[in-house]
Formats: sequence, C-alpha cells, structure tokens
Amino acid sequence: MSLIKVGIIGTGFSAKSHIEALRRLSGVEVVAISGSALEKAKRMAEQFSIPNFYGSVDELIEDSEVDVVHNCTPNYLHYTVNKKVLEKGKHLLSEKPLAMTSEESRELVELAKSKHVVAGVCFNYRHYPLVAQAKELIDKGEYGPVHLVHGTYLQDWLLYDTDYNWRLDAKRNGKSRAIADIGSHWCDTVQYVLNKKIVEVFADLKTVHPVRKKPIGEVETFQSRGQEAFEEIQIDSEDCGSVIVHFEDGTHGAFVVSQVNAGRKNYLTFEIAAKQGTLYWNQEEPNKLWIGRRDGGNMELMRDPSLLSPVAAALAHYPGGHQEGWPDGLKNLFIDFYTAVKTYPNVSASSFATIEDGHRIMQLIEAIVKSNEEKRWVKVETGQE
Ligand code: SOE
Repeated sequence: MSLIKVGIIGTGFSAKSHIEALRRLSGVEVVAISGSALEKAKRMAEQFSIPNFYGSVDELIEDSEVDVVHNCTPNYLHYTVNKKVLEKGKHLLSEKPLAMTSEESRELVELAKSKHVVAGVCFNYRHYPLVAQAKELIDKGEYGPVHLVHGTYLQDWLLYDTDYNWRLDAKRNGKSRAIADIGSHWCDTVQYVLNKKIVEVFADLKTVHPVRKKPIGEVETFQSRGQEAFEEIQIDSEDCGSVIVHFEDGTHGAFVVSQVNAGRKNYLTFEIAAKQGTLYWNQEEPNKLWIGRRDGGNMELMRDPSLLSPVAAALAHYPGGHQEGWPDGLKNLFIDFYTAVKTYPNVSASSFATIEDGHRIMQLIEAIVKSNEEKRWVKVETGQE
C-alpha cells in the first residue's frame, strides 16, 4: 500500500480535527467524507478540498478507493458504523466510545480479529511527549513502586442549564456522559502510563442540572447558543462525579470528572506518587512534567527533545520552547496508527489504544455506572461484587 486512502464519517468537531491531523501525515490522503446529509458532507468536502462526498455511511464504506475509515459520528452510531466498516474488511479508527454497551464492543473485537484488520480507538492523550516520558520513568522504576494515583478531568462547557449538545441526549450519547466522554480518557491515559488495569471501582456521580433548556436546532460540541427558542428536557446523565479505583496490583487511586467546573476548559491531570518521587502532568500545560522530591528540590522537565528519552522525543516535533499541544497529540496518534496499517501484519510495538482497549474501557464505564447506582464497590471484569 503506497498511498493510504482514508474516508471520514461525520462532519462535526472531531471529523474536522481528524482531517487536519491527517493532512500532516505523509503517505496518507483523505479521499472521501460522508455526513448525515449530503449538503453537510459537500460543505466539508469543499472546505477541506476532499474529492468525494456522500450523504450516507454505506456509500463511503462501499467506495473501493477507501482503505481506512475514521468513525467520527455521534456515539449512538459508533457500533453500527464500526460493524459495517469491519464487515467490509477495512481498517478502522473509531472515536470513543467504541459502542453503546460492552456486549456490542465485545462483538466488534471478535469481528476485527476475524477480518485481520488494524482497529483502534481515539484515546489521544497517550500521545503527548511528556505523557510518554512519565510512562518511561514509571516503566523503568526510576522513582520506585507506585502507591497512589489521583487526578481530574474537568471542563465547563456544560456549566449552565442553557448549555445543550447531543451528548445530553441519552439516546444519542448513551447512559453515561461525563464518565464516558472524559472520565474514559483519564482511565485510558493513566492505565497506559502505569501499564496496569483498573479492576474495581466505587463511584459517586451527580447530575447538577436534572432539567436543561434545549435550543431548537443543532448545537456543536463546545458551542453555546443564544436562547431564542428552547424546550425543557429531563437529564439523567452525570454532570460530575468522583470515582475511587483499585488497580490490578493493589495500587490505589481516585479521579474527579466534571463538565460544570467554571474556568476549567480541558483540565486532564494525573499525579502519580511513587516511593522516591511524584510525577504530575496537566493537559492544559502539556509541555511540562512536574517531578516532586522529598529530599531535594522539586523539578520541572520541559518538552525539549534534547532532554527527553528517545521514545518521548519522537513525539516532540519542534525544538524546546516551541509549544505543541492537542492537535500534535492527535497527529502522533495517527502516525502510530498508520505505521501499523503500513506494516500490517508485521506490526512492531505500537502505542495507540486498540479495539480491545476500547472494549475494556466500555466494561470499566459500565462498572462505574453500576457502582454509582448500587452505591458499592464493583469489579470491572464481571460487573459483580
Ligand atoms: C467534549 O467533552 C470533548 O470533545 C470530548 O468528547 C473529547 O474526547 C475530549 O478530548 C475533549 O472534550
């Protein structure tokens, strides 16, 4: 496969960011886009100079030119679209969550195996240089065994009861919102850095606005609208919450999620406490890794390729002091995924979240929801006590 041809399904926030990041890769070209309406797909195709556009998912999947499909649709379509792509034997990169239930995501894992394709899920925060550096320090035991991990994923774009988006609609989003939408990123990033799975959880979730004012018409993620006309709707999904977690080796941890914390825009943080030091990273200031020490001065490691390990330096494309961030993490994820596509089936070490990782996160979300409902510890594998 010399030039890999890509089809994008979806026309919202994530579709745009995928197209922009793909543009920065060599040997990869976006050749088609589909939307829920032909008009939307046409507009995006014109905006991004994409040669082919379709008004249905099926037409894009059937396009024989397309080798790889990016699923950037709203959550309720993830399973059906992913299934169709895999059945067609095409490589798949899906936005998270992989499906609406773990039963569906399990089916997708089996399907991907039987079709021998590369299948991944967009957990992009693994692919920042200082996250990779933190992982390497932990893997090598530089600061000794880890005993406690805590962190946050806080946003404010759903702070007011007049804020609305399809993610508030359980039919299109699924039962869990803040946990599935952003808590899942915290879990994936931290499990990746620690190289350990979360095996049991105790959750306490809260819906701050049980009733919201839904504007008449569509509102994109992160956008708010003037309230000229609205209808009141009941909200069941969580706006915020706290989750205590246990990892497979007995490490303890906790995280807080919120989409209603004024001033916090995309505040994904983790702090890992090990025997001889603490590592702290904050997505809003992604080019620093804080290293806490007891018997010496604390340190701040800057994202300068000359100061990073080779694995982390490979994710830093500009010299120190030249800031890289969210779009660059997505680009790094795609470089990693497309290296796997190019070398398939002889894929060497890759770091993107696989379809199996996406399935396990589905099981984890379900355990968190169950724990909140039943107010008790729930094991992740089985959903039982
Ligand atoms: C909205 O909360 C959102 O766009 C998430 O859906 C993304 O996964 C996260 O990376 C940024 O915030």
